[in-house]
Amino acid sequence: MTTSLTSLKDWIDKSVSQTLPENIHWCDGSEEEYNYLIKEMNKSGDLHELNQDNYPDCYLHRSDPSDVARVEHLTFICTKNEDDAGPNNNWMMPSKAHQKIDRLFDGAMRGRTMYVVPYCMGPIDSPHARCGVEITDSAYVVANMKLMTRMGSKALKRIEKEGNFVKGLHSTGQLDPNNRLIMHFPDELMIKSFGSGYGGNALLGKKCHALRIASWQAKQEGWLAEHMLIVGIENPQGETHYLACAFPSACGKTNLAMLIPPKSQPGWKVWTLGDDIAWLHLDKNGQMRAINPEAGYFGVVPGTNEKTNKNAFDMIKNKTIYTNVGLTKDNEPWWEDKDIGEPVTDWRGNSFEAPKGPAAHPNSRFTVSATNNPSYSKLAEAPDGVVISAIVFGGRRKTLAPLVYEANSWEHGVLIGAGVASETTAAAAGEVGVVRRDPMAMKPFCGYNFADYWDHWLSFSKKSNNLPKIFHVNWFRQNEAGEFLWPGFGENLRVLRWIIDRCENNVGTNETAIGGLPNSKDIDTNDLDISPEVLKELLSVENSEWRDEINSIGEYLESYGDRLPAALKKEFTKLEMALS
Ligand code: SAT
Ligand code: MN
Repeated sequence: MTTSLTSLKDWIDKSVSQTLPENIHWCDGSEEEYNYLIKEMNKSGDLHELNQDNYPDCYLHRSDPSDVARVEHLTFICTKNEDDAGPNNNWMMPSKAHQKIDRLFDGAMRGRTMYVVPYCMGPIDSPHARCGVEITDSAYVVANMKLMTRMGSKALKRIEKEGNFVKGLHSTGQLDPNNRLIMHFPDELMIKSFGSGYGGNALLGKKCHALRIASWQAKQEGWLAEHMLIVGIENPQGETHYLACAFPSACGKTNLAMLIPPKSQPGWKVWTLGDDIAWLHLDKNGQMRAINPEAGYFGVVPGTNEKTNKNAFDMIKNKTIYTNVGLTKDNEPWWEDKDIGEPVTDWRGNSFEAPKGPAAHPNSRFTVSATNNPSYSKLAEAPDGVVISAIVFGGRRKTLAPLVYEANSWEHGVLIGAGVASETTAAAAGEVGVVRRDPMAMKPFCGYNFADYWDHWLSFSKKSNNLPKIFHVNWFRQNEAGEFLWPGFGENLRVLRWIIDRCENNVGTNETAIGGLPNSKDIDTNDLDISPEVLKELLSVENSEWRDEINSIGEYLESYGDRLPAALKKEFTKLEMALS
């Protein structure tokens, strides 16, 4: 196979002469191809076949133990001007970055197969979808891309017709942490990733393309590329509202996107559009619409069980690639809080008899096609996407942030998004549980200066008076004994219902200095074991604590200097005054 598109052909030729692969495999995205790759990986030991009676077409991949999460400190945005990357990114001059990483690619695919992977982010016939080609020497990456994106011949056809695409060059190299780099060249629509085979570092369609490069393209073209799930909430009358919700990695986006309504909420249904990324654009009526650029899920495994997320639990029982989970004696995958079976082997492949840490890595993942999801919405394939009623920001906060509150305006909502903070998780290398600023849950993923990004967000209120309402939620508030105050999971529907009630103007708010909170009576607690005092605590705002918080937000915003948009400063001053 080859291509009629000269720019693609030239780039492949150049990459071949640089990396010197033994073979070239153009991926067509067929089932036969997928099955062939799986078979080869079973032979090579890249995959371990799981119990096929209970887990048909399921396999386990074990990463190199040094390569189990995104590496933010090795991820760079390479723009000509350092300020365009901003204080939120590691920056390197493009010429220097190319030089540094090209040295690693020289001869890197000797004796290996180079896979050419054309993919489309978004429904193949959507005007809002964007395409890319990933060159990789990892069959594991190809199999994941097959499950996660629209990959193969159809994507190639679209690329040949459009003539433009994002170029992604990837090699696992020797998986040496000292020779690991993830580099983005927004001006060239190019990504180069070396030395990691893991998730967001290696599946270049995901964070590298659909967030870092796409956020920069979206800024030029007037749309938004966001780290958001998209979920449809259908009421008993059959009307559906769509919400786009931004939470940092490993804060429950997949669970919320696949929520199962509890028995106390009869007639409500939940539809999944996406669990990680949303591309948002305004339609001609000024309504904000969302598509999910992905076609599958790369979700956190530990904690998934019949109670927390039955949809996901069932979804990953067939045609799933597991990465870094443990094994039972029956050769079934095992993870913490699976609630069934016992591990005999940990994620490194060691015996679990004298356990050193958990059996599954805390950032172990499943890769599965969205079509496996029982709650997958047909509208996930709609070329124009769905109309978004509300945007919801959130983070993992033990204290301070109430269960839910609403912004007074779009601009106030942008400030709330910019002020998001969350405890770090195992999704990225580094310390876990430290509160850090994670604006719009995009800290690791915004491909340009946050100050310009907030300015871009703010610009939408000039383009439309029909924008979604903005909210902030926190499912993770704890009492002094360290227990969660809110039950979470399916019960979060009660909070989403309040958000929808607000969108429909069915209920009022309790106005506080930070925004509109629910009146207790408007949160349905029927059948819930929660005392009025706890609900009150969940719905309280402690002005003195918030004064400390806004000092910290203020310091953070100041680090963006003169580039910080005046409208954001104005919102900040309003908040400061409301709290004084
Ligand atoms: O490794 S990924 O970036 O794909 C997962 C995540 O951190 O959200
Ligand atoms: Mn994510």
